[in-house]
Amino acid sequence: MEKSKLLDPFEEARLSKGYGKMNDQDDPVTMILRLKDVRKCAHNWKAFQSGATPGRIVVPSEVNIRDTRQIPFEVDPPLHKDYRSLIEPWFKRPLEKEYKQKLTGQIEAIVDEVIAKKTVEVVQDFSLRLQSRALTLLLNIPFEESETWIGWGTHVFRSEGESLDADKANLLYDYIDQQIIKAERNPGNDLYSMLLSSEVNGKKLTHEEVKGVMILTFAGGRDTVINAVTNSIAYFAEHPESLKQLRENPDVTGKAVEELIRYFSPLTHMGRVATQDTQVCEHAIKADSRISLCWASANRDASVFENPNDIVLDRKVNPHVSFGFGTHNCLGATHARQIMNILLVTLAKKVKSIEILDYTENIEDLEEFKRKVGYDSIKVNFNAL
Ligand code: HEM
Ligand code: EMZ
Repeated sequence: MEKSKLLDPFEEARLSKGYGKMNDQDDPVTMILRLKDVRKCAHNWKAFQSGATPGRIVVPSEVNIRDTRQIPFEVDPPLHKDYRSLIEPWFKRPLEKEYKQKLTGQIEAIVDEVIAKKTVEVVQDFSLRLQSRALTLLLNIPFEESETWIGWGTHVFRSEGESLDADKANLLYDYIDQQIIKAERNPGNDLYSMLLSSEVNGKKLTHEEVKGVMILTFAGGRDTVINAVTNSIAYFAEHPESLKQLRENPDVTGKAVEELIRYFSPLTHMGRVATQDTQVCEHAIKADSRISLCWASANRDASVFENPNDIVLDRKVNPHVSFGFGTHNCLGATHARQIMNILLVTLAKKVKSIEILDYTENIEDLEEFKRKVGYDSIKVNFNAL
């Protein structure tokens, strides 16, 4: 089998029942598996809330490692919109010409670096560094700050062998506290300062609210982007003809980005808490119990996607939900899409072929389901064009 494949572990349960079950720290989750149901539940924020105890909608639950509410992720309408409309314009900055130019400079530089080095461990030497450097643009802070973040590893709440790592999380919280205090004393043009000077419903954002936005910005866009980038490298290693296709027909790039993100589904699922007794797929859901919206399963739903398990680079109809759906759809999607777009253009321009030498897969354990989300490490050779 191709090493770059990400198999769909949900198919049978999706077809037969439409849901799956997993336990998580004695707070079970009913996973919603069909695209139509995922969309319906995501839309129905009154029955399936995000604003539960902070950390509870994440699987694995983070209630034991944080108290800070992530904003706007763990807030429901109507307040959600007040926060979201404040933050949204900032997260659209990746569309600006200057932002795109700087990001292109960063990505070309790191691709040149790995070509010169030739043999590279992609997760640490490429994806983590690319993600951290690019984040300095989103926060609008000096490039050098990325060195600190690179030292944190691929996930800010998890570490190798530990699905929840309180010590690591505390490092992030302390760091963000310090950065907020610094921005209070010495405001600049960065995201911290923008948030500190903003009001929601006539009130200045508090330290805790700013912290809630920043934790989400660091956590939400980290392993997701790293997996998208790493999986892309593995895919192109086994599909040099796709690199050629992008080189000869750059118009396909936008579609290719969407297709890779559909196929990789870097965020497997996200939870909600039921506010009332209800039903999904004729299955009873009790008030105060959890469901999850399984984006990764929905993206392989054969009733919506033709040949869902193939990467069709120029797929025409692609209503994937990798970035979520409805109210909480991903604010970082503009940034993530720009990264992927520029990465594909740069690889097509500079790389002739990639060989996979050695790898360890990253398998997410969802009890009944085991899902490959990417790699813990993958060593490759880059060959210049
Ligand atoms: C929300 C996926 C990158 C920030 C979401 C949601 C998904 C998602 C599925 C919806 C969660 C829900 O409905 O509960 C992804 C994927 C990414 C990515 C697949 C990369 C390929 C990023 C980046 C950032 C980011 C780079 C910022 C640095 C956010 C925020 C929200 C969010 C702030 C919450 C929006 C809201 O509640 O209104 N993301 N994300 N994401 N994401 Fe991303
Ligand atoms: C949370 C989540 C956000 C969570 C949209 O997703 O990403 C996860 O990686 C984090 O662990 O805390 O930020």
